[in-house]
Amino acid sequence: MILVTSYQDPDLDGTACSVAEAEFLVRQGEEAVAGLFGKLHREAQTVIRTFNFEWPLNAMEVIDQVDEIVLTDVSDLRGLAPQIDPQKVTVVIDHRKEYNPDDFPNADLQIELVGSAATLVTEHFMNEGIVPGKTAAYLLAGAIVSNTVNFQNKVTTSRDRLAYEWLQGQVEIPSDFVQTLFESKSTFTHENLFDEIEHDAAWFPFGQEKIGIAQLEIVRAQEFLDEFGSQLTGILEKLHKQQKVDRGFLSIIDIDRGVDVFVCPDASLQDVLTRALGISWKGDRATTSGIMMRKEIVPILRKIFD
Ligand SMILES: [Mn+2]
Repeated sequence: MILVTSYQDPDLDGTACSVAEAEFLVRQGEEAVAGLFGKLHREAQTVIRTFNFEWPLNAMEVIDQVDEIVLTDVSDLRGLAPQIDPQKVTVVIDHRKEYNPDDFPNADLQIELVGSAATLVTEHFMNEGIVPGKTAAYLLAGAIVSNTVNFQNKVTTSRDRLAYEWLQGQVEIPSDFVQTLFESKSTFTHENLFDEIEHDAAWFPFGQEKIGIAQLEIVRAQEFLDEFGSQLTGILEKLHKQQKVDRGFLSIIDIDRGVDVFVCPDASLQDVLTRALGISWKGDRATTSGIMMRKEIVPILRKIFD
């Protein structure tokens, strides 16, 4: 049996790709199942709840019966569930620049720099002329809109637009679909703030150092900063201690204004970010001139550190 999965605690892209690629394989006569490790990102949870879809299988229930693994929206070992045997990985479908081809010695890699891994999976259906079921189609459409920040960010390609349009032509997608998606990521409480930031936090090795980059993609970012701004430094400190990260920052993607607001308490890292992106700081905050996703920021930072 083939398990189609993603990294632990997958976001909407990883969830969508796993569910849809498993369906694609089954429709082609393979014995495949989508199974996910950990807790789904709340955006993925919201789409599933809003449209009353079936919850994807917990991968732990099937991992013992799996001969082959297809990885989606991930191409390195970091973040994978420890139960995944890299030797069993036969296919890797991802859209990130940073990966190590040696991590999965038996895998065919499809790594293409489009906005969303869901675009690559959608293209599998398009190329074979197979119409995905409603669940897969909605998840794929949601993932494309989410990853490209509604086709606004720089990683967006014409392939993402084409894939989304194709899905729209196959299944009826409600008119408030996009708004529902972004609203679902933008509601915080004082109780869940740390967990939500932690959930979207990643770190990257730069030489001997580990730099943390937490990311939120939200509407009404100014309201968020007014309500929670004073807590963010403390949250970052706690997070960095927990992740054994040397220093880091939070990038708040402001979907309404089409910019990022960085929160960075560390002055030396502020300097690095200024050199990398030409931004200027007011206290521990700076605003970019357009939306920059974490996966775009990392390679630029790398040039400064190297
Ligand atoms: Mn992705």
